[in-house]
Amino acid sequence: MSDFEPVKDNGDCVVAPAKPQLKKPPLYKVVLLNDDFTPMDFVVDVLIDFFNMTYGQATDIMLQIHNEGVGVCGVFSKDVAETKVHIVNEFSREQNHPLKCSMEVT
Ligand code: TYC
Repeated sequence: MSDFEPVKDNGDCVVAPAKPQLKKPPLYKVVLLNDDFTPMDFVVDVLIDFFNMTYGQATDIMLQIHNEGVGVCGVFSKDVAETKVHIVNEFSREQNHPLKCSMEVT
């Protein structure tokens, strides 16, 4: 029997089968925000160390953030995005830089 056909329950009652759960969980962009104080080298290091970028990729993204105000570091599941945001913000705070990382649903 197909999943999509009504199912006879007993003599009196017809129940619809549960809808198949087709929705994929949402993905989240992790972004870095520009500020006037964090050194460019520090941002490049963060992009290499926490987002697995090459030096060239990290430099391009850092300059994009510097010029446009915000840049995407990667797209992740909710749990992974939350963890990245947390560790990057903790690391920046420990190093006394105001760099801010955040996430937004795609
Ligand atoms: N604007 C910073 C500077 O001129 C560099 C910078 C780039 C800071 C990207 C944060 O997410 C950032 N030193």
